[in-house]
Amino acid sequence: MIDEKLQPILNEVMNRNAGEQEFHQAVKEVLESLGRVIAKRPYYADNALIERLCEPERQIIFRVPWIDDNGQVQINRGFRVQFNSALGPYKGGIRFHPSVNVGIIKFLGFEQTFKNALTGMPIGGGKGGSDFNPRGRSDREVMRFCQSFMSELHRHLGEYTDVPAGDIGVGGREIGYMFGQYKRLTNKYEAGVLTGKALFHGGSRARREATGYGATYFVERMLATRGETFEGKRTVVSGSGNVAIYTMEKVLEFGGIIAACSDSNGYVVDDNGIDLDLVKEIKEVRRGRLSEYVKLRGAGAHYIEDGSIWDVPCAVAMPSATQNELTGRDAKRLITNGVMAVGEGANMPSTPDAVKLFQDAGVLFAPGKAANAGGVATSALEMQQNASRDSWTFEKTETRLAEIMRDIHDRCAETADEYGAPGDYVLGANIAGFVRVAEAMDALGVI
Ligand code: NDP
Ligand code: 2IT
Repeated sequence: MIDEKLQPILNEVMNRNAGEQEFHQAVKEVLESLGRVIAKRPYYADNALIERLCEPERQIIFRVPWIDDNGQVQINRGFRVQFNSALGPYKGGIRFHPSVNVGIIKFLGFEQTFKNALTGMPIGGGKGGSDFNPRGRSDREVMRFCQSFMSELHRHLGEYTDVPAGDIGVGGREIGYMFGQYKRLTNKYEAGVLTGKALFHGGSRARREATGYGATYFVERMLATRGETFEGKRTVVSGSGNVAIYTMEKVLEFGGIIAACSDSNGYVVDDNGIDLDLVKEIKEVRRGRLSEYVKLRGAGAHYIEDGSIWDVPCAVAMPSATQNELTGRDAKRLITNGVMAVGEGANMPSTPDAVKLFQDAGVLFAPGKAANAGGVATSALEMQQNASRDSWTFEKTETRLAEIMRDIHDRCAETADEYGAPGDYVLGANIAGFVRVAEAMDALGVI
Protein backbone atom coordinates (compact mmCIF):
# COMPACT_ATOMS: atom_id res chain seq x y z
CA MET A 1 0.00 0.00 0.00
CA ILE A 2 1.21 3.46 -0.89
CA ASP A 3 0.54 6.41 1.41
CA GLU A 4 -1.93 8.84 -0.19
CA LYS A 5 0.66 11.64 -0.04
CA LEU A 6 3.07 9.50 -2.05
CA GLN A 7 0.66 8.20 -4.70
CA PRO A 8 0.91 11.40 -6.81
CA ILE A 9 4.70 10.98 -6.88
CA LEU A 10 4.35 7.47 -8.27
CA ASN A 11 1.76 8.70 -10.80
CA GLU A 12 4.18 11.39 -11.95
CA VAL A 13 7.05 8.91 -12.25
CA MET A 14 4.84 6.61 -14.34
CA ASN A 15 3.68 9.42 -16.64
CA ARG A 16 7.08 10.94 -17.07
CA ASN A 17 8.74 7.58 -17.74
CA ALA A 18 6.03 5.89 -19.76
CA GLY A 19 6.58 2.22 -20.53
CA GLU A 20 9.57 1.85 -18.20
CA GLN A 21 8.04 -1.02 -16.29
CA GLU A 22 11.05 -2.08 -14.22
CA PHE A 23 11.69 1.49 -13.15
CA HIS A 24 8.05 1.87 -12.05
CA GLN A 25 8.33 -1.38 -10.10
CA ALA A 26 11.48 -0.30 -8.26
CA VAL A 27 10.08 3.14 -7.38
CA LYS A 28 6.76 1.68 -6.23
CA GLU A 29 8.48 -0.73 -3.87
CA VAL A 30 10.47 2.06 -2.23
CA LEU A 31 7.49 4.43 -1.99
CA GLU A 32 5.50 1.67 -0.27
CA SER A 33 8.07 1.80 2.52
CA LEU A 34 8.27 5.58 2.88
CA GLY A 35 4.79 6.33 4.27
CA ARG A 36 6.07 5.67 7.78
CA VAL A 37 9.01 8.05 7.26
CA ILE A 38 7.02 11.03 6.10
CA ALA A 39 4.51 10.45 8.90
CA LYS A 40 7.42 10.98 11.32
CA ARG A 41 9.23 13.62 9.27
CA PRO A 42 6.89 15.51 6.91
CA TYR A 43 9.89 17.73 6.08
CA TYR A 44 11.03 15.21 3.43
CA ALA A 45 7.73 15.42 1.57
CA ASP A 46 7.34 19.18 2.04
CA ASN A 47 10.72 19.77 0.44
CA ALA A 48 10.19 17.44 -2.51
CA LEU A 49 13.11 15.23 -1.50
CA ILE A 50 11.32 12.12 -2.72
CA GLU A 51 10.48 13.67 -6.10
CA ARG A 52 14.10 14.78 -6.46
CA LEU A 53 15.32 11.30 -5.66
CA CYS A 54 13.10 9.75 -8.35
CA GLU A 55 14.49 11.99 -11.10
CA PRO A 56 18.00 11.07 -12.29
CA GLU A 57 20.48 13.93 -12.29
CA ARG A 58 21.55 13.11 -15.85
CA GLN A 59 20.77 10.48 -18.51
CA ILE A 60 23.14 9.84 -21.38
CA ILE A 61 22.16 7.76 -24.43
CA PHE A 62 24.59 7.28 -27.29
CA ARG A 63 25.36 5.38 -30.46
CA VAL A 64 27.99 2.64 -30.31
CA PRO A 65 29.20 1.73 -33.82
CA TRP A 66 31.75 -1.07 -34.22
CA ILE A 67 32.96 -3.54 -36.84
CA ASP A 68 32.42 -7.28 -36.40
CA ASP A 69 34.77 -10.06 -37.52
CA ASN A 70 33.04 -10.23 -40.91
CA GLY A 71 33.74 -6.57 -41.59
CA GLN A 72 30.10 -5.61 -41.02
CA VAL A 73 29.26 -2.38 -39.23
CA GLN A 74 27.14 -3.01 -36.13
CA ILE A 75 25.23 -0.37 -34.20
CA ASN A 76 24.32 -0.68 -30.54
CA ARG A 77 22.92 1.76 -28.05
CA GLY A 78 24.85 2.83 -24.96
CA PHE A 79 23.46 4.24 -21.72
CA ARG A 80 24.70 5.85 -18.54
CA VAL A 81 22.18 7.10 -16.01
CA GLN A 82 23.86 9.30 -13.40
CA PHE A 83 21.22 9.01 -10.77
CA ASN A 84 22.37 10.72 -7.62
CA SER A 85 25.65 12.24 -6.47
CA ALA A 86 24.69 13.55 -3.02
CA LEU A 87 26.92 11.06 -1.22
CA GLY A 88 29.81 10.79 -3.67
CA PRO A 89 30.66 10.24 -7.34
CA TYR A 90 28.09 8.25 -9.31
CA LYS A 91 28.92 4.57 -8.79
CA GLY A 92 27.40 1.48 -10.34
CA GLY A 93 27.96 -1.24 -12.87
CA ILE A 94 27.70 -1.55 -16.64
CA ARG A 95 25.48 -4.24 -18.12
CA PHE A 96 25.84 -5.73 -21.61
CA HIS A 97 22.74 -7.73 -22.45
CA PRO A 98 20.31 -7.61 -25.40
CA SER A 99 17.42 -6.78 -23.04
CA VAL A 100 19.03 -3.51 -21.87
CA ASN A 101 16.94 -0.36 -22.36
CA VAL A 102 16.68 2.96 -20.56
CA GLY A 103 13.99 1.70 -18.15
CA ILE A 104 16.19 -1.19 -17.01
CA ILE A 105 19.21 1.06 -16.54
CA LYS A 106 17.07 3.56 -14.63
CA PHE A 107 15.68 0.91 -12.29
CA LEU A 108 19.21 -0.30 -11.64
CA GLY A 109 20.49 3.25 -11.03
CA PHE A 110 17.63 3.94 -8.64
CA GLU A 111 18.30 0.75 -6.66
CA GLN A 112 22.00 1.50 -6.71
CA THR A 113 21.47 4.89 -5.06
CA PHE A 114 19.83 3.28 -2.01
CA LYS A 115 22.23 0.35 -1.96
CA ASN A 116 25.27 2.59 -2.02
CA ALA A 117 23.82 4.73 0.76
CA LEU A 118 23.30 1.58 2.84
CA THR A 119 27.00 0.69 2.60
CA GLY A 120 27.80 3.85 4.56
CA MET A 121 30.53 4.66 2.04
CA PRO A 122 31.04 7.89 0.04
CA ILE A 123 29.44 6.78 -3.23
CA GLY A 124 26.48 8.11 -5.21
CA GLY A 125 24.36 5.98 -7.54
CA GLY A 126 24.51 5.34 -11.27
CA LYS A 127 24.23 2.55 -13.83
CA GLY A 128 25.08 2.02 -17.47
CA GLY A 129 25.10 -0.51 -20.21
CA SER A 130 24.27 -1.47 -23.73
CA ASP A 131 21.99 -3.79 -25.68
CA PHE A 132 25.15 -5.42 -27.03
CA ASN A 133 25.09 -9.22 -26.71
CA PRO A 134 28.57 -10.54 -25.90
CA ARG A 135 27.46 -14.18 -26.24
CA GLY A 136 29.16 -15.84 -29.20
CA ARG A 137 31.33 -12.81 -29.93
CA SER A 138 35.09 -13.23 -30.30
CA ASP A 139 37.55 -11.53 -27.92
CA ARG A 140 38.43 -9.06 -30.65
CA GLU A 141 34.79 -8.17 -31.25
CA VAL A 142 34.27 -7.61 -27.53
CA MET A 143 37.40 -5.44 -27.46
CA ARG A 144 36.27 -3.31 -30.42
CA PHE A 145 32.85 -2.90 -28.88
CA CYS A 146 34.28 -1.86 -25.49
CA GLN A 147 36.61 0.63 -27.17
CA SER A 148 33.77 2.22 -29.11
CA PHE A 149 31.54 2.28 -26.01
CA MET A 150 34.28 4.04 -24.01
CA SER A 151 35.08 6.45 -26.85
CA GLU A 152 31.84 8.19 -26.00
CA LEU A 153 31.47 7.36 -22.32
CA HIS A 154 34.93 8.56 -21.21
CA ARG A 155 33.96 12.25 -21.32
CA HIS A 156 31.30 11.61 -18.66
CA LEU A 157 33.54 9.69 -16.24
CA GLY A 158 36.31 10.45 -13.77
CA GLU A 159 37.44 9.26 -10.35
CA TYR A 160 35.60 12.23 -8.78
CA THR A 161 32.69 12.18 -11.24
CA ASP A 162 31.45 8.72 -12.18
CA VAL A 163 33.06 5.34 -11.53
CA PRO A 164 31.58 2.32 -13.37
CA ALA A 165 32.20 -1.38 -12.69
CA GLY A 166 30.85 -4.68 -14.04
CA ASP A 167 27.38 -6.20 -14.06
CA ILE A 168 25.72 -8.81 -16.32
CA GLY A 169 27.96 -9.48 -19.33
CA VAL A 170 30.75 -7.26 -18.03
CA GLY A 171 33.61 -8.89 -16.10
CA GLY A 172 37.37 -8.49 -15.80
CA ARG A 173 37.99 -8.79 -19.56
CA GLU A 174 35.57 -6.00 -20.49
CA ILE A 175 36.75 -3.72 -17.65
CA GLY A 176 40.32 -4.18 -18.93
CA TYR A 177 39.39 -3.13 -22.48
CA MET A 178 37.40 -0.15 -21.22
CA PHE A 179 40.19 0.95 -18.89
CA GLY A 180 42.68 0.67 -21.76
CA GLN A 181 40.58 2.92 -23.98
CA TYR A 182 39.95 5.44 -21.18
CA LYS A 183 43.67 5.63 -20.47
CA ARG A 184 44.45 6.11 -24.13
CA LEU A 185 41.89 8.86 -24.68
CA THR A 186 42.67 10.83 -21.53
CA ASN A 187 46.41 10.18 -21.33
CA LYS A 188 45.98 9.52 -17.62
CA TYR A 189 46.58 6.41 -15.53
CA GLU A 190 43.51 7.17 -13.48
CA ALA A 191 42.97 3.82 -11.77
CA GLY A 192 40.08 5.10 -9.64
CA VAL A 193 37.84 5.66 -12.69
CA LEU A 194 36.74 2.03 -12.93
CA THR A 195 36.51 -0.79 -10.40
CA GLY A 196 36.74 -4.53 -10.89
CA LYS A 197 40.11 -4.06 -12.58
CA ALA A 198 42.85 -6.69 -12.75
CA LEU A 199 45.27 -6.63 -9.82
CA PHE A 200 48.10 -5.22 -11.97
CA HIS A 201 45.91 -2.24 -12.96
CA GLY A 202 45.09 -1.42 -9.35
CA GLY A 203 42.20 -3.83 -8.87
CA SER A 204 41.20 -5.00 -5.40
CA ARG A 205 41.64 -8.50 -4.10
CA ALA A 206 38.25 -10.06 -3.28
CA ARG A 207 36.30 -7.74 -5.63
CA ARG A 208 35.48 -10.69 -7.91
CA GLU A 209 34.20 -12.70 -4.94
CA ALA A 210 32.61 -9.77 -3.11
CA THR A 211 28.98 -9.78 -4.24
CA GLY A 212 28.43 -13.51 -3.74
CA TYR A 213 30.45 -13.68 -0.53
CA GLY A 214 28.67 -10.59 0.79
CA ALA A 215 25.20 -11.96 0.03
CA THR A 216 26.10 -15.17 1.84
CA TYR A 217 27.40 -13.25 4.87
CA PHE A 218 24.12 -11.33 4.93
CA VAL A 219 22.01 -14.50 4.83
CA GLU A 220 24.23 -16.13 7.46
CA ARG A 221 23.52 -13.23 9.84
CA MET A 222 19.83 -13.29 8.99
CA LEU A 223 19.67 -17.05 9.71
CA ALA A 224 21.43 -16.41 13.04
CA THR A 225 18.47 -14.26 14.18
CA ARG A 226 16.57 -17.58 14.29
CA GLY A 227 19.45 -19.57 15.73
CA GLU A 228 20.15 -21.20 12.35
CA THR A 229 23.25 -21.63 10.16
CA PHE A 230 24.00 -22.81 6.60
CA GLU A 231 25.37 -26.10 7.97
CA GLY A 232 23.79 -28.99 6.07
CA LYS A 233 21.16 -26.79 4.40
CA ARG A 234 20.17 -27.37 0.80
CA THR A 235 20.67 -24.11 -1.08
CA VAL A 236 19.52 -23.26 -4.60
CA VAL A 237 21.42 -20.50 -6.41
CA SER A 238 20.08 -19.30 -9.75
CA GLY A 239 22.51 -18.12 -12.42
CA SER A 240 26.08 -19.31 -12.89
CA GLY A 241 27.84 -16.00 -13.44
CA ASN A 242 29.97 -13.90 -11.14
CA VAL A 243 27.47 -13.48 -8.32
CA ALA A 244 26.17 -17.07 -8.42
CA ILE A 245 29.61 -18.71 -8.49
CA TYR A 246 30.96 -16.85 -5.45
CA THR A 247 27.70 -17.27 -3.58
CA MET A 248 28.05 -21.02 -4.07
CA GLU A 249 31.69 -20.88 -2.96
CA LYS A 250 30.86 -19.17 0.36
CA VAL A 251 27.77 -21.31 1.01
CA LEU A 252 29.96 -24.41 0.61
CA GLU A 253 32.53 -22.90 2.98
CA PHE A 254 29.74 -22.36 5.52
CA GLY A 255 28.79 -26.05 5.27
CA GLY A 256 25.77 -25.73 2.99
CA ILE A 257 24.90 -28.01 0.06
CA ILE A 258 24.34 -26.53 -3.40
CA ALA A 259 21.38 -28.41 -4.83
CA ALA A 260 21.07 -26.56 -8.16
CA CYS A 261 22.25 -23.65 -10.31
CA SER A 262 21.24 -22.35 -13.75
CA ASP A 263 21.82 -20.20 -16.80
CA SER A 264 19.25 -18.63 -19.11
CA ASN A 265 18.69 -21.91 -20.98
CA GLY A 266 18.11 -24.30 -18.10
CA TYR A 267 19.15 -25.58 -14.71
CA VAL A 268 21.29 -28.35 -13.29
CA VAL A 269 20.37 -30.48 -10.27
CA ASP A 270 23.08 -32.65 -8.83
CA ASP A 271 22.18 -35.42 -6.36
CA ASN A 272 25.72 -35.20 -4.97
CA GLY A 273 25.70 -31.44 -4.67
CA ILE A 274 26.89 -29.11 -7.43
CA ASP A 275 30.58 -29.49 -8.31
CA LEU A 276 31.63 -25.84 -8.19
CA ASP A 277 35.05 -26.44 -9.76
CA LEU A 278 33.31 -27.89 -12.79
CA VAL A 279 30.91 -24.92 -13.01
CA LYS A 280 33.90 -22.57 -12.85
CA GLU A 281 35.69 -24.55 -15.55
CA ILE A 282 32.65 -24.39 -17.85
CA LYS A 283 31.69 -20.75 -17.21
CA GLU A 284 34.91 -18.94 -16.35
CA VAL A 285 37.48 -20.84 -18.41
CA ARG A 286 35.53 -22.08 -21.42
CA ARG A 287 32.81 -19.40 -21.42
CA GLY A 288 30.48 -22.31 -22.18
CA ARG A 289 26.91 -23.32 -21.36
CA LEU A 290 25.70 -25.10 -18.23
CA SER A 291 24.16 -27.85 -20.38
CA GLU A 292 27.73 -29.22 -20.69
CA TYR A 293 27.78 -29.98 -16.94
CA VAL A 294 25.90 -33.27 -17.09
CA LYS A 295 28.12 -34.84 -19.74
CA LEU A 296 31.26 -33.89 -17.82
CA ARG A 297 29.94 -34.79 -14.36
CA GLY A 298 28.24 -38.13 -15.09
CA ALA A 299 25.73 -40.00 -12.89
CA GLY A 300 23.59 -38.04 -10.45
CA ALA A 301 23.54 -34.83 -12.49
CA HIS A 302 20.44 -33.74 -14.39
CA TYR A 303 19.94 -30.86 -16.81
CA ILE A 304 16.42 -29.46 -17.12
CA GLU A 305 15.79 -27.19 -20.05
CA ASP A 306 13.25 -24.41 -19.57
CA GLY A 307 11.30 -25.16 -16.37
CA SER A 308 11.89 -23.30 -13.11
CA ILE A 309 14.89 -23.84 -10.85
CA TRP A 310 12.64 -22.82 -7.93
CA ASP A 311 10.85 -26.18 -8.19
CA VAL A 312 13.95 -27.72 -6.60
CA PRO A 313 13.32 -28.18 -2.83
CA CYS A 314 15.66 -26.16 -0.62
CA ALA A 315 15.98 -24.43 2.75
CA VAL A 316 17.73 -21.37 1.33
CA ALA A 317 17.11 -19.71 -2.06
CA MET A 318 19.56 -17.20 -3.50
CA PRO A 319 18.32 -15.75 -6.82
CA SER A 320 21.49 -14.45 -8.49
CA ALA A 321 20.72 -14.13 -12.22
CA THR A 322 18.44 -11.22 -13.18
CA GLN A 323 15.35 -9.12 -12.43
CA ASN A 324 11.92 -10.73 -12.02
CA GLU A 325 13.30 -14.26 -12.33
CA LEU A 326 11.40 -15.51 -9.26
CA THR A 327 7.62 -15.17 -9.61
CA GLY A 328 4.65 -15.59 -7.30
CA ARG A 329 4.23 -19.11 -8.59
CA ASP A 330 7.86 -19.86 -7.76
CA ALA A 331 7.49 -18.35 -4.27
CA LYS A 332 4.49 -20.58 -3.56
CA ARG A 333 6.46 -23.63 -4.62
CA LEU A 334 9.44 -22.66 -2.48
CA ILE A 335 7.20 -22.07 0.56
CA THR A 336 5.44 -25.40 0.07
CA ASN A 337 8.85 -27.05 -0.06
CA GLY A 338 9.83 -25.46 3.25
CA VAL A 339 12.15 -22.58 2.28
CA MET A 340 13.43 -20.74 5.36
CA ALA A 341 15.43 -17.85 3.89
CA VAL A 342 15.70 -16.01 0.59
CA GLY A 343 18.70 -13.77 -0.15
CA GLU A 344 18.71 -11.73 -3.34
CA GLY A 345 22.13 -11.76 -5.00
CA ALA A 346 20.67 -10.22 -8.16
CA ASN A 347 18.94 -6.83 -8.43
CA MET A 348 15.15 -7.12 -7.96
CA PRO A 349 15.00 -10.85 -8.87
CA SER A 350 11.76 -11.47 -6.98
CA THR A 351 8.51 -10.07 -8.35
CA PRO A 352 6.44 -7.96 -5.91
CA ASP A 353 3.88 -10.75 -5.37
CA ALA A 354 6.70 -13.20 -4.59
CA VAL A 355 8.14 -10.83 -1.97
CA LYS A 356 4.73 -10.47 -0.34
CA LEU A 357 4.20 -14.24 -0.26
CA PHE A 358 7.58 -14.78 1.43
CA GLN A 359 6.95 -12.11 4.01
CA ASP A 360 3.41 -13.29 4.77
CA ALA A 361 4.72 -16.84 5.21
CA GLY A 362 7.37 -15.68 7.70
CA VAL A 363 10.27 -16.55 5.40
CA LEU A 364 13.42 -14.50 6.12
CA PHE A 365 13.74 -12.23 3.08
CA ALA A 366 16.83 -10.14 2.21
CA PRO A 367 16.23 -7.63 -0.62
CA GLY A 368 18.94 -7.17 -3.25
CA LYS A 369 19.79 -3.60 -2.37
CA ALA A 370 20.95 -4.81 1.05
CA ALA A 371 22.06 -8.40 0.37
CA ASN A 372 24.11 -7.75 -2.78
CA ALA A 373 25.74 -4.51 -1.60
CA GLY A 374 29.04 -6.30 -0.92
CA GLY A 375 30.10 -5.90 -4.56
CA VAL A 376 29.81 -2.15 -4.67
CA ALA A 377 31.14 -1.83 -1.12
CA THR A 378 34.29 -3.65 -2.21
CA SER A 379 34.41 -1.38 -5.26
CA ALA A 380 34.53 1.51 -2.80
CA LEU A 381 37.41 -0.27 -1.05
CA GLU A 382 39.11 -0.52 -4.44
CA MET A 383 38.68 3.25 -4.89
CA GLN A 384 40.18 3.72 -1.43
CA GLN A 385 43.21 1.58 -2.36
CA ASN A 386 43.63 3.49 -5.65
CA ALA A 387 43.48 6.87 -3.90
CA SER A 388 46.19 5.83 -1.46
CA ARG A 389 48.15 3.82 -4.08
CA ASP A 390 47.88 0.85 -1.77
CA SER A 391 47.02 -2.82 -2.28
CA TRP A 392 45.46 -4.78 0.55
CA THR A 393 45.66 -8.51 1.22
CA PHE A 394 42.72 -10.77 0.45
CA GLU A 395 42.18 -11.34 4.17
CA LYS A 396 42.09 -7.65 5.04
CA THR A 397 39.66 -6.91 2.21
CA GLU A 398 37.38 -9.82 3.01
CA THR A 399 37.37 -8.92 6.70
CA ARG A 400 36.23 -5.36 5.80
CA LEU A 401 33.57 -6.83 3.50
CA ALA A 402 32.26 -9.11 6.25
CA GLU A 403 32.08 -6.16 8.68
CA ILE A 404 30.26 -4.02 6.13
CA MET A 405 27.69 -6.77 5.47
CA ARG A 406 27.13 -7.24 9.20
CA ASP A 407 26.59 -3.49 9.57
CA ILE A 408 24.16 -3.35 6.64
CA HIS A 409 22.22 -6.29 8.06
CA ASP A 410 22.01 -4.71 11.50
CA ARG A 411 21.09 -1.26 10.16
CA CYS A 412 18.22 -2.77 8.14
CA ALA A 413 17.01 -4.83 11.11
CA GLU A 414 17.23 -1.89 13.55
CA THR A 415 15.46 0.47 11.15
CA ALA A 416 12.66 -2.06 10.67
CA ASP A 417 12.30 -2.28 14.47
CA GLU A 418 12.35 1.50 14.83
CA TYR A 419 9.56 1.90 12.27
CA GLY A 420 7.37 -0.77 13.82
CA ALA A 421 7.99 -3.60 11.35
CA PRO A 422 10.41 -6.03 13.02
CA GLY A 423 11.96 -8.55 10.62
CA ASP A 424 10.94 -6.56 7.51
CA TYR A 425 14.30 -6.12 5.77
CA VAL A 426 12.62 -4.56 2.71
CA LEU A 427 11.23 -1.72 4.77
CA GLY A 428 14.43 -1.43 6.81
CA ALA A 429 16.66 -1.22 3.71
CA ASN A 430 14.43 1.27 1.91
CA ILE A 431 14.08 3.59 4.90
CA ALA A 432 17.72 3.43 6.04
CA GLY A 433 18.94 4.07 2.47
CA PHE A 434 16.41 6.83 1.87
CA VAL A 435 17.15 8.76 5.05
CA ARG A 436 20.89 8.81 4.37
CA VAL A 437 20.50 10.08 0.78
CA ALA A 438 17.73 12.52 1.65
CA GLU A 439 19.77 14.10 4.45
CA ALA A 440 22.80 14.42 2.20
CA MET A 441 20.73 15.97 -0.60
CA ASP A 442 18.97 18.38 1.70
CA ALA A 443 22.23 19.68 3.16
CA LEU A 444 23.40 20.59 -0.36
CA GLY A 445 20.45 22.91 -0.90
CA VAL A 446 18.02 22.71 -3.81
CA ILE A 447 20.37 21.61 -6.57
P1 NDP B 1 27.00 -12.49 -15.09
O1 NDP B 1 26.90 -11.97 -16.47
O2 NDP B 1 28.33 -12.89 -14.56
O3 NDP B 1 26.01 -13.72 -14.89
C1 NDP B 1 24.66 -13.60 -15.13
C2 NDP B 1 24.01 -14.96 -14.94
O4 NDP B 1 22.60 -14.78 -14.93
C3 NDP B 1 24.32 -15.93 -16.04
O5 NDP B 1 24.29 -17.23 -15.55
C4 NDP B 1 23.18 -15.66 -17.02
O6 NDP B 1 22.90 -16.74 -17.88
C5 NDP B 1 22.03 -15.42 -16.08
N1 NDP B 1 21.05 -14.53 -16.72
C6 NDP B 1 21.28 -13.27 -17.17
N2 NDP B 1 20.18 -12.76 -17.76
C7 NDP B 1 19.26 -13.71 -17.68
C8 NDP B 1 17.93 -13.77 -18.08
N3 NDP B 1 17.31 -12.75 -18.74
N4 NDP B 1 17.25 -14.90 -17.80
C9 NDP B 1 17.86 -15.93 -17.13
N5 NDP B 1 19.13 -15.91 -16.73
C10 NDP B 1 19.82 -14.83 -17.00
O7 NDP B 1 26.34 -11.35 -14.17
P2 NDP B 1 26.48 -11.13 -12.60
O8 NDP B 1 26.63 -12.43 -11.90
O9 NDP B 1 27.47 -10.07 -12.39
O10 NDP B 1 25.05 -10.49 -12.25
C11 NDP B 1 23.95 -11.27 -11.82
C12 NDP B 1 22.96 -10.37 -11.07
O11 NDP B 1 23.61 -9.79 -9.93
C13 NDP B 1 22.42 -9.18 -11.86
O12 NDP B 1 21.11 -8.91 -11.42
C14 NDP B 1 23.33 -8.03 -11.42
O13 NDP B 1 22.70 -6.77 -11.59
C15 NDP B 1 23.49 -8.38 -9.95
N6 NDP B 1 24.64 -7.80 -9.26
C16 NDP B 1 25.91 -7.95 -9.74
C17 NDP B 1 26.98 -7.42 -9.04
C18 NDP B 1 28.39 -7.61 -9.48
O14 NDP B 1 29.29 -7.18 -8.76
N7 NDP B 1 28.65 -8.26 -10.61
C19 NDP B 1 26.78 -6.66 -7.81
C20 NDP B 1 25.40 -6.64 -7.33
C21 NDP B 1 24.40 -7.18 -8.06
P3 NDP B 1 23.36 -16.70 -19.43
O15 NDP B 1 24.83 -16.93 -19.41
O16 NDP B 1 22.58 -17.78 -20.05
O17 NDP B 1 22.99 -15.34 -19.94
O1 2IT C 1 24.59 -3.91 -8.95
C1 2IT C 1 25.71 -3.64 -8.46
O2 2IT C 1 25.83 -3.26 -7.29
C2 2IT C 1 26.90 -3.81 -9.30
N1 2IT C 1 26.76 -4.25 -10.44
C3 2IT C 1 28.25 -3.44 -8.79
C4 2IT C 1 28.47 -1.97 -8.88
C5 2IT C 1 29.87 -1.50 -8.55
O3 2IT C 1 30.12 -0.31 -8.82
O4 2IT C 1 30.70 -2.25 -8.06
